[in-house]
Amino acid sequence: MAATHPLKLYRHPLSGHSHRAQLALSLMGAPHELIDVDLMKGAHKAPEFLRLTPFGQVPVLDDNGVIVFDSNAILVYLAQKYDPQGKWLPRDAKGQADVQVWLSVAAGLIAFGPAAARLITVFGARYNPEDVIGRANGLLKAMDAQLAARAWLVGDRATLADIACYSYIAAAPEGNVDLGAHSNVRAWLARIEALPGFVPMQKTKVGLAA
Ligand SMILES: N[C@@H](CCC(=O)N[C@@H](CS)C(=O)NCC(=O)O)C(=O)O
Repeated sequence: MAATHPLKLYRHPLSGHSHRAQLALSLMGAPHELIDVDLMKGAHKAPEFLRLTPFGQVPVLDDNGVIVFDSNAILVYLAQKYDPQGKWLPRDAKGQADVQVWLSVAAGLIAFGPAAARLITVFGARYNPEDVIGRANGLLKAMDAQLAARAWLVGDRATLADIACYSYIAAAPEGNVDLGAHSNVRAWLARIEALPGFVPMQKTKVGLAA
């Protein structure tokens, strides 16, 4: 089903979790508008925003009054509702399980690895750089091995797995995480960037990207 109205995405332009939701909307061709939430001013903890999500975090999707929060939940919602052919989320049990692996990676190793490393340089978060960069390097090694003989993380086409993992891997150098040794990962990033409808995340000149 095609969306007949613009979906609203509450987001922050430097948030990779927000970017993955924006990327999904754009790749699926769903009309949408971006509403910036001023995290620096605490707008995400204001009562009106907490009515949308009890966690007070971006992103949040508003689909004509249907509210969905959490980036991975938004990806699954969009694929279920606006991708009837199952291009982005396979409809078979094994395909769905294989995609879920990478949604879990996005919410786990990516969030506590490259995303956390970037929080240090972009937002001044007080994580231990050695811990989070070490975790990111381990993850990149595993992803590089997964992508050695395949173009996409799951199956033979881009899926939600690729969308969920893209934003914080692409931005990893901003957190002093070096992609140099991971040529399969870099080729995979370039394949995603060549997809019709791709939109980049706003860059910050910090870390190795300075
Ligand atoms: N599991 C959530 C995590 C979202 C998240 O961490 N959002 C950050 C911005 S990238 C946020 O809103 N941080 C503010 C806070 O936690 O107070 C998701 O996937 O959407």
